[in-house]
Amino acid sequence: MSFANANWSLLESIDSPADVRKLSTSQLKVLAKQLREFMLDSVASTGGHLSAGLGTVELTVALHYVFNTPYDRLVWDVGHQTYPHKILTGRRDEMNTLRQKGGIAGFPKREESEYDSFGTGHSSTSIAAALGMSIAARQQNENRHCVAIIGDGAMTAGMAFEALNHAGDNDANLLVILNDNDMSISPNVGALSNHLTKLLSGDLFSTLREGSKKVLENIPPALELARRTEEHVKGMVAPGTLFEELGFNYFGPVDGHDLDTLVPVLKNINHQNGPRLLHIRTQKGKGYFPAEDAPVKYHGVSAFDLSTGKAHAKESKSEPTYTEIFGNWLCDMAAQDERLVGITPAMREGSGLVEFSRQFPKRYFDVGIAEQHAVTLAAGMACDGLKPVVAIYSTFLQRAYDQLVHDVAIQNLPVVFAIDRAGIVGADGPTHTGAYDISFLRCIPNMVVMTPADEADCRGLLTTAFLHDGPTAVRYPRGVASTIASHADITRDLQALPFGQAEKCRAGKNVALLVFGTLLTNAMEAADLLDATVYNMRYVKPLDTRAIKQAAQTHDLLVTIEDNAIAGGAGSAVSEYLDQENIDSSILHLGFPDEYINHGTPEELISDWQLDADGMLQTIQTRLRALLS
Ligand SMILES: Cc1ncc(C[n+]2csc(CCOP(=O)(O)OP(=O)(O)O)c2C)c(N)n1
Repeated sequence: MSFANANWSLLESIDSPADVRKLSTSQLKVLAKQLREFMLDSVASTGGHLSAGLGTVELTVALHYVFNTPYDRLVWDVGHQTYPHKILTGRRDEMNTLRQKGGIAGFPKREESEYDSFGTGHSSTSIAAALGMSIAARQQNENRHCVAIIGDGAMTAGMAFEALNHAGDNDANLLVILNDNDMSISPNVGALSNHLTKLLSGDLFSTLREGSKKVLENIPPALELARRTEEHVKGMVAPGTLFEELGFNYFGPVDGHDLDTLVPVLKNINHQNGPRLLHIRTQKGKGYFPAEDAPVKYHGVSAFDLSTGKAHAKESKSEPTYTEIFGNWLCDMAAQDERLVGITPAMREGSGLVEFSRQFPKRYFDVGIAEQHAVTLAAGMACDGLKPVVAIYSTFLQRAYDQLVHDVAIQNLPVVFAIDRAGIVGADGPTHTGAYDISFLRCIPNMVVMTPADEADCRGLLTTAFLHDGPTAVRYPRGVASTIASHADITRDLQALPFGQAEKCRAGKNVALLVFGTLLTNAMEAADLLDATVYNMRYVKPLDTRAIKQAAQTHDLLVTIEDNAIAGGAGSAVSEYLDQENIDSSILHLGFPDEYINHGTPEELISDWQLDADGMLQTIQTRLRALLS
């Protein structure tokens, strides 16, 4: 496939949704075709989220056609499916900057466009946010429509149900569009997914689909009698759906790629009041064969060749990623200890659990997008003799904070948190940055918090964590692992590392760098130029206080280094210790300042925040000069 001679003239005449609303219904189909092609062409050159956006092309066109955006509010769940929306809302010419430093974001952002009514990135917030907006509209006598667009994956989260529960007992003017493609990132899981499959399949589907479509098309606007008739018809052909039981008026299922159906259905539903749910069926990756065929692979992609679907050649990497190191460790440890169970909240691929799920299907639990449940489930398992490992991204663990404290740590249960995507994440931006986990974990009593510096450390500390009788967290970043020189000959066995002990990597003078995590490589470079002492601290909690005390007594300046917010981070822990012991020492904290970290490549961001060797060197030298003056 190639768009060398593509004609996107209709799309190019659309500068805002107001232009979409001027089109005839037959032109909408042409627009949808051009929009899909343009998006494909664009993502092929920038990389980004592909399959989800291909599945929402017709829905996006229909929504902007029927609703008066931006006055009416569209709240896209997760927001990874909003590229078609971005293209139609004045950002077409900026798509070539997508997810790049200074360019447009990969998710909706209020500051980026008035059409992005709610910022997202994490899932399952849309119904609550749209309900909030509809209540605000009611209080202010605004007659606006508020629409949440949520996938069947995102619908598996507790938050979505909390909002349905509230909305279903409220007369707010809320429309929820359930975009059902039977996929999360991997195939969707759980009883709700089974319920949706039943609604979409078999006799029930064909009867309901035809009946529902006819009725929906013929509803005279705002005629309550017709509404009752429609409910009556549905009642005759189908048992109540879960959503009806929750107080929603359920419509559908309808084909989400068929504009001839979508537009009149949306128009008709638009004339109704109260909480409504429209169930549409779409296909992830629609219109691009490789993505239709392998929607998991094309969920998020790097730049690729449109005609083959293959990623542009990458430099071959010899080192594994931290995700792979974890995945291998998990399989090896599971083979050795049959109490081990692995839990993921819907991130099998991203967290490195594919091989584990194959080798140990009965000990593998994908719980859906349900971080809170994942953590308490682990707590329950740990109460009764299992050894759970919760594989979770730093940013998504934020969702399960109370569960971490209340269900795991207070009861001192042996649950291992394997925390991926700690620190800088790059193109996904501030919603996904793992900038806070050290701060929010280290203040919890009983928690052990570990920051491996390289491949050998990661494996060793995972084993240490697994053998510890209490809650532990091992945090590691996105990307390829390095090997620090002193670990070059360390093998891949299941050897624990000494508990609570730092490792001295370099002896120098005047300055001691206390490094928590993988910034050690950059720190070593800076240390060579400074002739500084370097410690690979490994543990944020318990801290190796002996090493810190010794470093403080023999150096003029201590520098703590971490890829976490400085506020409350590992450096703060060192300062608290020095203060407690009344040790008078100059200390400099390197990490993230009190700001959100925007999208860009990890290298750009590390350099922007002066955490590359050069940046470290400059900051340290400035401090040294200040100390001497
Ligand atoms: C709280 C949270 N957990 C995990 C994720 C990672 N994630 C991004 S998209 C996605 C799947 C969403 O599935 P669905 O809502 O069905 O949308 P689709 O991609 O199928 O269109 C997941 C798990 C997230 N964004 N937020």
